[in-house]
Amino acid sequence: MTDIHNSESPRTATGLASESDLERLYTVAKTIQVCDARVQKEVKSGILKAAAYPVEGLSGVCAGLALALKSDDYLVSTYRNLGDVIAKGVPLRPVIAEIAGRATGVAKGKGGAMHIADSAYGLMTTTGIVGSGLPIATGLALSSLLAGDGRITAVTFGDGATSIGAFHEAMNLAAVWNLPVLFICQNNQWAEHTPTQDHMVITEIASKARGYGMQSATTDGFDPLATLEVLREAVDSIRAGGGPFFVEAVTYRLQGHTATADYSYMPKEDLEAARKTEPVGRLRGLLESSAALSTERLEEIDSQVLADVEDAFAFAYASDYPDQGEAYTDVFSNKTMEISA
Ligand SMILES: Cc1ncc(C[n+]2csc(CCOP(=O)(O)OP(=O)(O)O)c2C)c(N)n1
Ligand SMILES: [Mg+2]
Repeated sequence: MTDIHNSESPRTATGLASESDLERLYTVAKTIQVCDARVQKEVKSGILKAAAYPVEGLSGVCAGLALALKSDDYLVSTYRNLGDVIAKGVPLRPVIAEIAGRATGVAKGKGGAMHIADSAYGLMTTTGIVGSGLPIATGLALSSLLAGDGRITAVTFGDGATSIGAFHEAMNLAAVWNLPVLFICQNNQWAEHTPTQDHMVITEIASKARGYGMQSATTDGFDPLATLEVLREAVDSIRAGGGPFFVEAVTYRLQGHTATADYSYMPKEDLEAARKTEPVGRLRGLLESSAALSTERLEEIDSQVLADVEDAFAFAYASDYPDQGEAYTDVFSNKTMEISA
């Protein structure tokens, strides 16, 4: 595997971010970690019947994105979406309710874990079709360019998605039309059972962007501060009219493709090495050792996060499932489908 996590990043100086940034970065990353762990635990035990893909290891990339984007910027995500959803500021209660298929969910319980979206927070769609988010993001960015609204559109996708046709079509068009898109490859080094080297001969995925004349950067996605800095530079460049920007965040998938999938094919030594550099623990260690945030403050944040996650699950499980009649509403954007007997 790519050993980007084994060398200490030169960009970890906490002086690069303000105290409130650091607090927010940690809070978002911790929330993603705790929420994901609870979702996966309940999926494994059968309490939660949902296709909710684990995001362990992505919390640093997602937290960086939370700080780099403005609240009205757009985001398009994938089935592995919980970190992105939390990063975009969608409240936990309707998110967990959606994963649990309850009527109080963001899509009234009709979308489920793979289709969480809430346009009020700029979370435009999440999709289970690998690579399909990129053309959607490119279209959203075109609409912003035509409207002159100053928004940028970010889109997240995996390493596997970069070997799909739609990826290349969207990247090319975004570059040709100089669209305000931030392409973020969450490179966890696996596409289901396939390691990256089995579906591409290059080792630096960001080099694909250069083939389209697009600016790009690679960051250690297990280093939240370094990733925040890279994402902010990319966003600044896009807002200044520099056109699309591609960021490859190198992470590692810390478990199987799904919560319940066998992952005995993943080399144990790679997994063990990657787990030692997991982003939340790494950020916490850095904040404590540099005295950027006190241990007491970090513990307060941890307690609040636990309480918020507990509250969201209690809210979800106390909510009703949608009525059967709801199956025929919200099918089209501005119409109610009428079914005749
Ligand atoms: C077009 C398409 N082909 C295949 C699949 C089945 N599939 C689901 S996830 C996945 C792996 C994608 O890997 P990657 O893009 O690296 O994302 P990751 O799951 O690692 O986050 C595949 C092949 C799919 N959902 N869509
Ligand atoms: Mg992957």
